[in-house]
Amino acid sequence: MLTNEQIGFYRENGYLRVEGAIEPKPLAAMQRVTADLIERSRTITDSDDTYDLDDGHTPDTPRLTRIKLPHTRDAAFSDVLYSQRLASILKPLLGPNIRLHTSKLNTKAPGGGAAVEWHQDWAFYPHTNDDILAVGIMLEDVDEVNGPLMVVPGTHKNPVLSHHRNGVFCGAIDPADPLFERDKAVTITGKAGDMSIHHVRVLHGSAPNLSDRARKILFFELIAADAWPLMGVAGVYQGLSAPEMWGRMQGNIICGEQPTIPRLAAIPVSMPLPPPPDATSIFKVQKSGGAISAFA
Ligand SMILES: O=C(O)CCC(=O)C(=O)O
Repeated sequence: MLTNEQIGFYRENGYLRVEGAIEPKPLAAMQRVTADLIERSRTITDSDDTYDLDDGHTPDTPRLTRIKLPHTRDAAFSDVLYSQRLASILKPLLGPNIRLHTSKLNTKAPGGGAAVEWHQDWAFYPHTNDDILAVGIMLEDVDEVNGPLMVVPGTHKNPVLSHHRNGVFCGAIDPADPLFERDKAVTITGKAGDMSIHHVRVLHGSAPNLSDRARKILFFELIAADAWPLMGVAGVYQGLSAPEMWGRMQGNIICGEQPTIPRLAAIPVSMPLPPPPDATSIFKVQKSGGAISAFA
């Protein structure tokens, strides 16, 4: 489904926007389920296994930063994850064997929904190679004011910047890092059903939602299956025995199979250690790790 030009653009820039990636029917199903999940969050008073609450969340005004693991909550999401259509977009970028790392639905609430500080996903979950990306499915229109994803093109080929502060992993770069060229950042806007793709090493972040509309993007983090995890601060495999880990890896294959031989690449790696006090989501990592905000 991708043209050679799109594939070349992704390889060069470390990101891509795919218009109309999701068809109207599955899009409408995901929108309905998302509205329902947000509705059900009204009675929740603390972040839990399903919801990450934003400041100011009340029964009258639900404000979420995230719905966790949406593909495990409703078939509307898993149907898209396991679709031929998604696989045909990903295979030219990741090869025939593809594994899901994790999924998340970032739901920036209207009127200030939390920023995501600048970071490289690679700093959170280094693997034996970096054929790893995140797709971001826009469930509503995303424009300049409702907190769009921003990326710095080409940084997937650059060094991995420090994501530590005061000796602790804080999940964000220092905005004053001389290697951070913020003036080169581009914004990925689009219509509901469009999709962004960003490489695991590309620098990205997003500003608070300053509009009166929610910004809802469903992220699937996807991995060439011969990339084996070295570490993960949020612990997709944390605490699992070897058989459990193998079972989860196989269970997360979305196409092809899970090889037992990792492919090793000579690429920069830094471990997300020591961990911050709360590593339950990127929002908590950045807040509890004391990340300096680029958006304050
Ligand atoms: O929701 C966003 O704007 C960015 C999310 C992101 O980069 C992440 O969760 O790693």
